[in-house]
Parts: sequence; structure tokens; C-alpha cells
Amino acid sequence: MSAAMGKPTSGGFSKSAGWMDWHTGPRKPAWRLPANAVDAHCHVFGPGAQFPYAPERKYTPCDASKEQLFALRDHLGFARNVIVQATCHGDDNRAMVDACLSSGGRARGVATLRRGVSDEAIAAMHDAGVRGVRFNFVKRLVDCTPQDELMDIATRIAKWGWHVVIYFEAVDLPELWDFFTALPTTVVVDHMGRPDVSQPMDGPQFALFLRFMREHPNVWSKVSCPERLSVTGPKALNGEPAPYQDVVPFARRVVEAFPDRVLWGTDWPHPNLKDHMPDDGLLVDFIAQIAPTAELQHKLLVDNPMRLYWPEEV
Ligand code: 0GY
Repeated sequence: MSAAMGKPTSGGFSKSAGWMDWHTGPRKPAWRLPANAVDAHCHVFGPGAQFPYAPERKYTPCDASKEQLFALRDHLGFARNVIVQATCHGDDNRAMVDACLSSGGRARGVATLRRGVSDEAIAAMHDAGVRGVRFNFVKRLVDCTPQDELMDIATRIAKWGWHVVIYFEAVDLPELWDFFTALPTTVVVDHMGRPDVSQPMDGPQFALFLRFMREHPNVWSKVSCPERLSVTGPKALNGEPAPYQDVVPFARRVVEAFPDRVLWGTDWPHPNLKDHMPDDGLLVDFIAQIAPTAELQHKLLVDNPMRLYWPEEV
């Protein structure tokens, strides 16, 4: 690992009980990413001494700086990042925006906005590289924001050509369906809507998610976070690392059914994991199982994220 990655620190904040720090020595992936690949879901945390965590946060992470993120990018072989505002920073987007501005054009951002945000603030974020806003419905992470406020924000950011990223649990899709399908922008679902992968892939829960994508051509999905979704976990098979096998059929189904509307990201620094911290190099190796051809890999890692985040270069 690059020395620039260093070690996690805590910047004066006490980490949440049981907090797992990111892996400081991820392997070089055995599988080689295509040139110009984009890590389309990752975060920066603080550093807390410079960019304090939000008072209303539900967890306190270790620090995970832009320099450490960029060192990981280079180590794994990615060309670019999409940095997604994490809930521990609330709607204070300064750490994410600062990382985008420091990236030399190699990072775009997804922000959290509240209703009071000014047009000037949105314009400044656009100039910094922000191209989306995230609506989070995961109850352990946020208190709920009224849907009329979210719809107002979606309508405002639509004028900038931004999209909406949504994060929710699969069991909540039925009640959120009408709101999601009324959104006026491209809509990107985090982590396939968090399916319960111990249920059958052709069961009603995942079928509803596939229907959501099939019937709404503006809906995209990140096929990320096998380490979060897996029940079987990172275990080895016959002595070889073969992590997260129970997630493979779900992610592969989405990639094969919607090859032009999928994205992939590491989710570094992996907030709120309870059982194990993934090796980011192994996560990259996992991609070849869910996108089994060179054409699918190129769409997932290059064409699709470039179209959404750097359309001026496509
Ligand atoms: C993720 C997942 C999680 C956290 C957040 O913004 C966040 O705090 O997204 C999670 O705990 O599942 O995508 O980073």
C-alpha cells in the first residue's frame, strides 16, 4: 500500500462503539481494472479537526481524508472517484467539496441539501464538481426528511442536470415507490436497494426491485457493497478467497439486465460494518464475477459513470 494512505486517525472525536477502521493494507487487485475506471461510490470523513462531524449524526467514524482516498484510488488502479456525502457530515458538504476541488478534475460529488440551501450555494457546488443529491431513507442513519421538501430539492437540482441518489432498505420500497417514481431526474439506487440475499433471487422482494428498474428507464443502480449485503461473508472456498458468493447472482442479474444503467464503487471507508472490514483489492477482484465480459465491465466501470458524471468528456 502507498505510504500516503497512512493510518486512520480520530481528530478529537470519539469513534462510535465498535467502530471498524478501514483496511490499511489492501492487496493489489489480481484482476486489472479497465483504463479510466471510476470508483463511483466512496466517501471522505473529515478529517474531524478540519471538517467537524454533524451534531445530528448517528455515528462517529474514524477520519478518512481526501489524500487517503486518492492514494487508494491509485493503488487499486482507478482513474476517478465519485464522492458521496455521508450522513455523519449532515448537510455540511465542505469535506466532500474540498476533496472534489483538490482532485484536479478527477472527482465528482453527490451532496446532501436541505430546503434552505441558496441558489448561489448550489451554483458553487456545481462549479466544484457536484452532480447529484442524495436522499437517505435508512432509518438507522437519518431522521426522516418530509417528502415534499425532498421533491422541492429534486425539482431545483433538475435544472442543473443533476441526478438523485436514493438509499433505502428493500422492505421499504413498496411504501417509497410512488415518491421514487415521481422524481423528475435520473435516479441512482445505492447498493441495489439492499436486497435480503438470503431470500430467493426470483422471490417477490428482488422481483419488485427489478420491476422498478425495468418500468422506469431513468432508474440506475449501483451494484456495490457485497460486503454489506452478504450473509455468507468473506469466507474462503478451498483455500482461495471467494468472498460474498451469495451476492453474486443478484448483482450479476442487474448488470446483465441493465448494462447501461449500472455503476460500481468501493464504498471506502466502509462505514458501520460490524463483522469484518473488506480488503478493497478483493472487492475489485469481485467485479469480474458480477460483470463477466469485457464489454459489461467497460460499461459498468467506464462508459456509464463517465456518461453520468463527466458527460462533457464522452
Ligand atoms: C454507505 C452505507 C452506509 C452509510 C452511509 O451516508 C452514510 O452514512 O451511506 C451504511 O451504513 O449502510 O453507502 O456508505
